[in-house]
Amino acid sequence: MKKEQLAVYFIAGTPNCFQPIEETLQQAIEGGITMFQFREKGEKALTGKEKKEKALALQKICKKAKIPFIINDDIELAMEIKADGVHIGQEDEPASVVREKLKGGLVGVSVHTMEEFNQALADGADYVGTGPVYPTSTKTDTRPVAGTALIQKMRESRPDFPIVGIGGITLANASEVVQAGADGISIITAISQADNPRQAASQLWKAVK
Ligand code: TZP
Ligand code: MG
Repeated sequence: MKKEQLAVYFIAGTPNCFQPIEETLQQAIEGGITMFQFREKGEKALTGKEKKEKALALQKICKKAKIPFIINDDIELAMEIKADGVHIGQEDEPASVVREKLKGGLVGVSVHTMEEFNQALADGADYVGTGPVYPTSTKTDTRPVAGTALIQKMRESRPDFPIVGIGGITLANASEVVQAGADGISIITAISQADNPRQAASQLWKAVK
């Protein structure tokens, strides 16, 4: 993958958005996001047919904008609709297995320690997401807040591997995540619940470029 695609990596599911998610995504794209992950989780999350239909609608928007469309966790759905990739956690199947299933799709892995980082690399991950860099209320079952030190360590150990930070990232701290060595920022609420998602995405893009 091109590391530039991680610059402003927007993640959302329907429960994260104040407006219809299609609208939020479209605005975020106009603001300059470089990649999108459909993460349909939590209270009132869509399932089954409704989830698949939403995924197809969002995939279409991403295709038109020529940005990668990634699905969180749901490997079956990603295969079924030929998403550009999946993002998996430590509780999911190893990246090596997912990579086989997806045949050419991107595989992103959430990592929280150097051991998990090295394992993801050995398993053939295309990029890693690491965090929470800062406190977040979006995901309640997170590991402890890591700050930017872990990103720095990963970058020192692998100067060229695609790394994106996640968790509590806003306009106020986005640039320090990239300064620590990340190729970009993964964001949920700072875009999905902004008064103006287009402007929020555009400001974040300027902060990390
Ligand atoms: N994984 C670690 S923190 C987090 C995820 C999915 C939530 C990030 O959301 P926000 O709103 O950008 O803090
Ligand atoms: Mg997961």
